[in-house]
Amino acid sequence: MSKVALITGITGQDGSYLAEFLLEKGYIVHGIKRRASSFNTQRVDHIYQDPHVDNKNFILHYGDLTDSSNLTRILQQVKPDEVYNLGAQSHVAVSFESPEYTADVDAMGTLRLLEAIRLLGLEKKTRFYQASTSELYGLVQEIPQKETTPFYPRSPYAVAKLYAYWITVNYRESYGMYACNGILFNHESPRRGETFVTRKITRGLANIAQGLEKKLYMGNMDALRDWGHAKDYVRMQWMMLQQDKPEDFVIATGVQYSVRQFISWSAQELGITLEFEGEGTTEKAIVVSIEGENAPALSIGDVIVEVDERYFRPAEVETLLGDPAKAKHELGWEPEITVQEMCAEMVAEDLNIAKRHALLKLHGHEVPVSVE
Ligand code: NDP
Ligand code: GDR
Repeated sequence: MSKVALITGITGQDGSYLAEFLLEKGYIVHGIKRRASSFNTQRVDHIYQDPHVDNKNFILHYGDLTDSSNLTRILQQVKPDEVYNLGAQSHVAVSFESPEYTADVDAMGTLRLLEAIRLLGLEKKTRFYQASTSELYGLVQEIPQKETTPFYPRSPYAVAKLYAYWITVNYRESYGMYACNGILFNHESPRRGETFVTRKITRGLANIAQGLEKKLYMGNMDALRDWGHAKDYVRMQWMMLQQDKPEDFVIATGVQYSVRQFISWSAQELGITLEFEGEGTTEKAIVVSIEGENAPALSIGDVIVEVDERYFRPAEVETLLGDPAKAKHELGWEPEITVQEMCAEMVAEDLNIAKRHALLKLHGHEVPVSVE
């Protein structure tokens, strides 16, 4: 008998990789997608199955983490062996703009799911994974951060995720549920949302190189992050639900770099060498050399990166560095893709898109070049 999984947030970066991973393992995968005014399933379109054919193993349901009746109905219908709660308002900066909605989805949404599992009597059958986050460490109390490091959340997003973390622990301890938290550090991919910093950089620089945009406007380039590849991290999400007893794990690479470094790598992938000048809000990056054919729109001396205070956050998380020792020793997990390899993959994909758009523009067609 195939195992059955239910994924919230299936249309997101992690949801799409996890769905692929579970399908390859022979699971029947159900996912919850939100109603939107236009199609929002681009990341899973390649695994979509026509609902009119029999024996489907990939099934999408309309739903929302703010609606407990709908979550209960889907759980009752699907009776999953495993639930992966990946759905969230996941943007830290946006959580300062929409704090109440973020709390409703990220904190209360997790409670709604756990409570629905319990009310349906599925608490002994259904294993539960909660997408917890390194943002819980916020103003860091220890370097590197591990499972025992105290939390100090610094945004409405992180505070909501703190509630979700503890309610998951609480349902495990109160009702004997197999429920666990993956405390994941930043992970990226070509499927990363366009407004998170890595994708904003790879997409922005590829567009600039192809003449579709003039400048990349950044926030705090001193921020340090421990970046891994989403493909490596969803493998660990699954591993966490296959153990004898539920435990929480930090998932990270154990290496950190600055946002500025990620900009330099991305530029290098395009054949562009940048020099950074100035400090704080006057910092900028200037093109000092160009190699190869990927940046026909640029000249030496062009200023292509500037700071815009709009992207500073009311409270910043300056540095995050994870210690994945527990995941390595207890589960044998190690990341396989380095941050530099990931950066190269992201730039290559965004360059392909930018080249297609440049060609369309050349022939007088409209192209989507919206920037954050
Ligand atoms: P994304 O932002 O790419 O995906 C979020 C998903 O949640 C999307 O499918 C989105 O739907 C869905 N969603 C948003 N609001 C609701 C709602 N009200 N009801 C139901 N679904 C909703 O995030 P990632 O894939 O990057 O991250 C997955 C999870 O892991 C998130 O919970 C995130 O907070 C957490 N996390 C992510 C890390 C990272 O570095 N990527 C690190 C640590 C934790 P739609 O497509 O319609 O917007
Ligand atoms: P983060 O990711 O807030 O860590 O949350 P993001 O990529 O948005 O920011 C990382 C760091 O880069 C700095 N930064 C900028 N960020 C954005 N988005 N845009 C900019 O222009 C910019 N300039 C500098 C930020 O200030 C920050 O320090 C992500 C999300 O996926 C969360 O859901 C997840 O929980 C955490 O990672 C772990």
